[in-house]
Amino acid sequence: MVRSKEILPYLRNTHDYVSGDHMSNIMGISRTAIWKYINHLEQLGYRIEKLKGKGYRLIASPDKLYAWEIDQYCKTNVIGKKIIYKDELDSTNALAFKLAIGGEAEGTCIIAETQDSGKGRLGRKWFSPAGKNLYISIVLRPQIPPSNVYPITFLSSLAVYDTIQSLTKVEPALKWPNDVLVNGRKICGTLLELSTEADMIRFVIVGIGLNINMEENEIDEAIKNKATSFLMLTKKPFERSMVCGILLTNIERYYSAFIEKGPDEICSFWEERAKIKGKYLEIIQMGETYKGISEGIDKDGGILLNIDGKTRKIIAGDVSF
Ligand code: BT5
Repeated sequence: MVRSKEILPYLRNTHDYVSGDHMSNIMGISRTAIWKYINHLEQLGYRIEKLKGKGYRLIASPDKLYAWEIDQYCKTNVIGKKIIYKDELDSTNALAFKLAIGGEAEGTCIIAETQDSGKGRLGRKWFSPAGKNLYISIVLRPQIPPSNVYPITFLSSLAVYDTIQSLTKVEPALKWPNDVLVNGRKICGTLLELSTEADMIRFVIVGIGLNINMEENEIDEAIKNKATSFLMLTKKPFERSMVCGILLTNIERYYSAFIEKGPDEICSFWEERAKIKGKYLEIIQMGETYKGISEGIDKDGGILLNIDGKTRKIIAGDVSF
């Protein structure tokens, strides 16, 4: 039934009825096949009006992250050209990692409507209510040394930043190393997982959790008052496939710049947007708290902290301003 999605453009291009005859002629298939595809689309959640003698009319599309829905908004050459969609997964990163070991190509995305073991960094959990947000993992195969890989987190956050700003008109904040916040609440997090070989990267999985239509009363108790979403910011729901398509387009733009020019530009751009230089920060790294004035970001993604006149680089941790 893969072809059922091929009749969608005919239905989408008009508000009028499209006859089964017309579609069967253009597609070179029988009217019975068209009828079967229409039924399949209905099973997928599309609302289609059928009128004898006139044909079919698309009334509404479901709010699902189907590949062909995202494709309408995705202006990319590599990222998102193949999307694997699942109703439910333990973690999109876990499946992406497994597929990448098996040779899955650069750019493939795994999307799930919900995750029952969504992963954050350092063994933390990502709260993933069904049908509300975006949980996506992208397979990348950059030909770079492992020491240059971390800025991929920054380019992911920058792409999210642009997506939020263009769609909601609010200005997000970037928090080292991987958070995107609005009004002090987290709206997105990125988790990088990589497989390396000698001095080269085999693949990187970029996992992004972006809150879109989650409502205040649906937020897990553990992150109440700490999380936000597009809907909570603007009081209106967003078409998730559109948000996803725009995000992937932004990611490919930054990723191409990263591959062509190396990590420096992405790091400086992130540093500028995060307004991090000269800020007093407290960073917790493996149970230890470091306090100092930020001197900016190193090109391996570490943060440079001036502690009592001495510069110290912190590689992994969590910032509290
Ligand atoms: C992250 O970790 O922010 C990375 C999150 C990545 C999630 C995506 S979803 C698709 C892909 N597949 C996966 O399995 N994972 C990735 P970290 O910086 O450790 O932040 C985790 C913390 O954020 C948690 O301990 C909570 O405090 C908070 N949190 C959890 N779920 C949240 C949500 N939906 N919105 C906002 N904050 C949340």
